[in-house]
Amino acid sequence: MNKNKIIAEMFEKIADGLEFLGENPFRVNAYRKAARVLEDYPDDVEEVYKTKGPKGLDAIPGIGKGMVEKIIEFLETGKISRYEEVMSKVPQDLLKLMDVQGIGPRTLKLAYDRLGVRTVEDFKRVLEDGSLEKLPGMGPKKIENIKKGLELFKKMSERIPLGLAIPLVEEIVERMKELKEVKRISPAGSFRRMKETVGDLDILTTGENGRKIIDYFTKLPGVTRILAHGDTKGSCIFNDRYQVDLRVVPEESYGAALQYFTGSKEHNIHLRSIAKSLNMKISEYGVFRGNEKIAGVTEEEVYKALGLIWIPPELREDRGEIEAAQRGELPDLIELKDIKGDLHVHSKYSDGTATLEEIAEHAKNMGYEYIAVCDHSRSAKYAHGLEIDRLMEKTEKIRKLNQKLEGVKLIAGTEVDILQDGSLDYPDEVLKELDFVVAAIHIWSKTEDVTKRIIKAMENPYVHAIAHPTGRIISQREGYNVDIEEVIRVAAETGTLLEINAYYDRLDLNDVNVMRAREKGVKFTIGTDTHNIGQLWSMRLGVGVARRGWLEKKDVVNTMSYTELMKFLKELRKRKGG
Ligand code: DGT
Ligand code: CA
Ligand code: CA
Repeated sequence: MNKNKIIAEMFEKIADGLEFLGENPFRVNAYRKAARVLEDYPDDVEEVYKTKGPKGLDAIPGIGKGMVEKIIEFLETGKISRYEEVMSKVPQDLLKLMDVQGIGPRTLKLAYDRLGVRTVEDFKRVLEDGSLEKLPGMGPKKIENIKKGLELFKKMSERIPLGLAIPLVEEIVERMKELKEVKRISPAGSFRRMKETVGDLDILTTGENGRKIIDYFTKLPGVTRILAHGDTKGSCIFNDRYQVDLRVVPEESYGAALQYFTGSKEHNIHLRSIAKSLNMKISEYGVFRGNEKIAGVTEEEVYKALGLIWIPPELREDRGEIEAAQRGELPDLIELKDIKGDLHVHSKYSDGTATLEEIAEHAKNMGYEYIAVCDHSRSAKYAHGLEIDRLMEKTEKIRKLNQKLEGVKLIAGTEVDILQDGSLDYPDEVLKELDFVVAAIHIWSKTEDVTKRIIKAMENPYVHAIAHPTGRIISQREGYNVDIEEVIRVAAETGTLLEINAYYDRLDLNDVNVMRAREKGVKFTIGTDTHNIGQLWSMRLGVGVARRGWLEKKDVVNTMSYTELMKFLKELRKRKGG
């Protein structure tokens, strides 16, 4: 982090603290203003101070004499005494609540003085037990607002599943493009890296008139709160939940900024050390040798300057991608357009909403060659699992339908339950009749180790794949107690495919497990687990996980054509002894 940001954050905190202590608003604002100026200031103040001395800092518009002294103090000593003084007078934990809508410094101070509130927990207690409401200036309406604010605050501090962020970010990008001042625009941060959950959303633009671009951004539909509004950076909360940061960067450093703000932090730190070893410097403004800028317009040239080939954003986690790029050996990552069909879709026969005909129709709309209809098996009563006769009736119907369909096929499948003892919910004679069998655990107890159940299922010759192998649900449950290493080992040994379930809150296997399984030679299937046709689009989330797991086209079976896939599935059974 460059020193501007560290100092800006300290100034912000001093302002919060002074406000809490009831200091003169002028002083509070001086710190806030200085923080904002520093945040937006393009040059590293440390460099400015080194090259031009105090005069250089004096010349920064919006930074007064008092602030310059504090900046110098920090640059010289690593400390700001005023900061330490203020911080010693205010309860740190409580200050976090300054960001909550409906809670101001005055409320906090009141609770602090009159009710002995020192922590966030204390605050919640006096809110709930009614003692806060009795204080002067409070009242039911204010209390109501504070409660609402706290709820929003809690929701906002949770990470957001990528699948929920995609529609929002795409809409923002589309709308921003309508403004003629906006030249280039791209999402950055964890969103661009396709991380399964995102904290805040980062968007980068170039264009004339940063002020106008930011103004337009803060007025977009869906903005429920503006957190920052400057000449080069705006930050807003959309729909009471999603924080979006928009930055306007100079055209000539677009590549460097995109690289920097895409991260990850770990990846950037590693790049910085490479730059250092080459006697260069890398920042969000470019790659520099001394004062000479040698790259920055495009990401490609930034990487090239460091002796690397361009690294796809999904790999940028410092998990070996930089070393691979140095050797020129990055994987040729799978792309969404390589996917020829979806291998996990539910129909009306079990708990889906679409008929077979509708599924076929949508397969065409998606540009697919096939969709595997994998409804639940008979024990999955909660999901209207199919009894054997219904399954046979459905399979028959698929075969007939396929003769009529043009350009697309349905694949007769099932998502068969792995029962308590590891046996399957249909006998082998039934499974044998189906073209694609994914097996999955849906009922388990918390204390149970399900590894053996899954392994037994993988040993069945008619089972092609294991669906959602860990059972986790993002930000809801951890998943089964399972030894995933062991599952991966047996998958490799038996040739059983592991599913990347693309449903937005599953994404199971996750990126790290995909990477491990790939190293062991496992092949994968990507399925959306669609229950409602509108979810077919989430294939791109599954492809995101696959890319983050370093997968290539050849690692994923639903990149095969229909004919190739059917052949592969038959041969897999043979290999497994079926
Ligand atoms: P998130 O928002 O928690 O899902 O994760 P990111 O990766 O989007 O992180 P965020 O929004 O804090 O920052 C966006 C990018 O900016 C981050 O991926 C890398 C870059 N960045 C932020 N802070 C630092 C830093 O202290 N050092 C370095 N080298 N890069 C940073
Ligand atoms: Ca972010
Ligand atoms: Ca951010």
